[in-house]
Amino acid sequence: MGKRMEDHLRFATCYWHNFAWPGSDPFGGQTFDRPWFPADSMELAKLKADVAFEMFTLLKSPYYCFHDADARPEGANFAENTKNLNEIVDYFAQKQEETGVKLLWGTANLFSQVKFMSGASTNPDPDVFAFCAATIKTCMDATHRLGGENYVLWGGREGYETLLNTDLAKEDAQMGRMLNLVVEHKHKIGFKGEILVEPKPQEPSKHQYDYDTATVYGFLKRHGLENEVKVNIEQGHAILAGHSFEHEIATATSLGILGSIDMNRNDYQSGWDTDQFPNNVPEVALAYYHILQDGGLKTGGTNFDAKLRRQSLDAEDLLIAHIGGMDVCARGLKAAAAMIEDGTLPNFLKDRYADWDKPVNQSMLAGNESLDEIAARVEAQEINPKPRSGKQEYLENVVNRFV
Ligand code: GLO
Ligand code: NI
Ligand code: NI
Ligand code: NI
Repeated sequence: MGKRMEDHLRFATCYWHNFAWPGSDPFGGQTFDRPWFPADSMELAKLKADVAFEMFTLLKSPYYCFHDADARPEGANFAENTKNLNEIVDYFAQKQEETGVKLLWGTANLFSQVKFMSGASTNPDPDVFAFCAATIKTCMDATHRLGGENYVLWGGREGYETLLNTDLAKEDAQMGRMLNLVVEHKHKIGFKGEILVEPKPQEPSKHQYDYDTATVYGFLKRHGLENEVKVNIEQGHAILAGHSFEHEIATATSLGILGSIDMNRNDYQSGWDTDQFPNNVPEVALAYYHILQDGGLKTGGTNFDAKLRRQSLDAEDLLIAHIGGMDVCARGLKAAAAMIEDGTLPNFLKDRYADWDKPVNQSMLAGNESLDEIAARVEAQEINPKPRSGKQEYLENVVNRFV
């Protein structure tokens, strides 16, 4: 693989599930007595940052990720939010300096506040669009100031509850305009990182516009952004979309838009995003296999967008959960590297694709024939398809030889 293992993993610890989530779900409140939140004063927000950076250091996590609202006290208005964000960002900068922990990506929480209940950039109220734009600007500036390597947009409320009061074309145009503004701002401030959209099919919206990688790619093409924006793929979101983690990653690499991954685990029974820590080595191995084939993660990393079970009452579990998750990723990555080093898989591609190594003009078809011409050659039996062996059973189990 050339590089060291950790250079491929680029682990990040997320701020929100560890330091801003009290163990609540739609049917019950806090289960976990963590003394450092809520951070409703600047003093507590800084205390929370102390604990967070101590945890990143204990875990030897080279990166972290955060939303504005996880980190700063909520202000009474936009100006107060910005002031609070800038103050905590100064503190983060100092903490990064002291610990060497870096920012993988920053993002804006555009889903918790009541004002976003009917969407953020897709909200029918132009004032909400403007509030959303202004908030993204401050979060991009904060990410840039902290040397963040990417900026993420997850459109949790960018979707609909019912189509009967929804204008799909209008909402698509609004979302496209917002993403264009983001890209314009990126270039204006000289942010060198990647802008990443995180697809998810539903929750909290009944239907989310950034459904999956292919849908996001169509959206980027429509708005002329396919060379400017990439994706952040989350395992749990892939499962909710009816795909696998591997499918979403391979789709992104085939389109040239894989940016980063949110590592977690939904198992195949889950109807919502359960954000478990990864525990399935073959699944993770297949994910890294496609990542390594793509040349590895560049600005992206492996962000644990994962939380403790509600029943976990012990703060020590935060460490144990991450260590277990890191082990699963390391084993998955090793298996993926072994699959590549073994070298037999490319032969299966060659077996499956006729004229795999030949340029188009030497194969049966030159690539510019009409349907009439092709049909004539097939009719003359000059072209005659023969069944080819695909060795599916071997391939479907191949990962198990390496984990
Ligand atoms: C929710 C998402 C969310 C995003 C975060 C960053 O399901 O996974 O946690 O990753 O808002 O954009
Ligand atoms: Ni996520
Ligand atoms: Ni998620
Ligand atoms: Ni999450």
